[in-house]
Amino acid sequence: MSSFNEQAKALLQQHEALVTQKNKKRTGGNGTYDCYENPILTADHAPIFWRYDLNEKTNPFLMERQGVNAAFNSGAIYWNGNYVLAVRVEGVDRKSFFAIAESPNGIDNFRFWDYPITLPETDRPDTNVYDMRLTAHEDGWVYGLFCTERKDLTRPEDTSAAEAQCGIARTKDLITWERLPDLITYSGQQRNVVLHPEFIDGKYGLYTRPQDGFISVGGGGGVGWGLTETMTNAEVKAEVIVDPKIYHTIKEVKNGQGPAPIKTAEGWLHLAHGVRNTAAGLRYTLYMFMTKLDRPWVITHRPAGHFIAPHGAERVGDVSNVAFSNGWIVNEKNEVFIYYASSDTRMHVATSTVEKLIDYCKNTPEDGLRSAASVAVRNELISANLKVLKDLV
Ligand code: M1P
Repeated sequence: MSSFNEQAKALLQQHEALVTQKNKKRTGGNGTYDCYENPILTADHAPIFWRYDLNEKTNPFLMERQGVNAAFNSGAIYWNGNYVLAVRVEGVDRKSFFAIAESPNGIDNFRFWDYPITLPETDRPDTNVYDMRLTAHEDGWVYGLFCTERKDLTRPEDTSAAEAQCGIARTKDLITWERLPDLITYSGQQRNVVLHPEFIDGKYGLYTRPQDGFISVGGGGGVGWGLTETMTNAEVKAEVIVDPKIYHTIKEVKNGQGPAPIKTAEGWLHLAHGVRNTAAGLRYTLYMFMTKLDRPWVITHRPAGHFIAPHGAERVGDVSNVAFSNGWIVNEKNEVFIYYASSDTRMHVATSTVEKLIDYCKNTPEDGLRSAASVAVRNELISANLKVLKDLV
């Protein structure tokens, strides 16, 4: 039987090997982005000293005292040349919290900072916080907008009844966070609220997702848009739906803005998630669209269908069949690092470029909303290809 110290050392070594594992591009990409063999973050990436009591006197059996269940839905920011994620870490107690993980290259070697984010509470404490979107706003602050979940006090008898709203915090160093009052809107609940990085006529622009219930968006839904005069008492008085949910599409049941959009010379690139129902439950995939530079709420290009769907082992997890993204990074070389979570369990990266994503948005046909329309547009591709195919072989 090895000593306590030997066992602890072995744990630390295994963890170090996991964190420093190199990631490789998966072969056989689709031309739009590359995927990678390993997840970039899992529950096992949480530091050993977050989970184990490493004192032999108080933990003679070297038990994991505070397990971590998952590391997923992460906000992202390019920070001093490094790739930084505000990860949703979920303990085995089902409570999520935010923790910063940093990598020098964006595709592997993500390492958590020593402490999770200490997020101040408001007068109405959050039961759970999750899915932070980071926005480096032109006002000089980095904002973190996230979902704050609390018990729905109007239904005390229902122990699942919850209320989702948009919590807001801001920071200059990603270490100390100032909590601001929650966003006020005139919709029942809110999730997937994202701050636009630039002022719009001197106001702050917010992508919203109004919903009637906690899970079901009901009569609400769609990606909404609204303005607030200030972030210190944020209030959206008028909310308009700019990207609605649509029957028989990948966003039939609900959808939501992913991270803050990326500014390009040709318009804003957006990443979002769409949800449809199936006999096996909800299926979440990612899709893209582009909006006007001067009016980021006006859509100019809507490629049909999903952009990223859960693939292979990504399809299984705590909430299976889910791809979800609330973070991406563009670096000085216009390379784009798309951070997505699979099945509410782990984090992955896909890489592309601004140029490729614009091409994808501009040249992927829109959804014709009928099988016949899909066949017609595919036939155009086939006949054009049949003319050039003979020169290729
Ligand atoms: O379980 C899938 C996702 O469900 C919610 O997203 P939405 O509000 O669009 O349904 C969120 O709880 C999200 O965290 C989760 O990944």
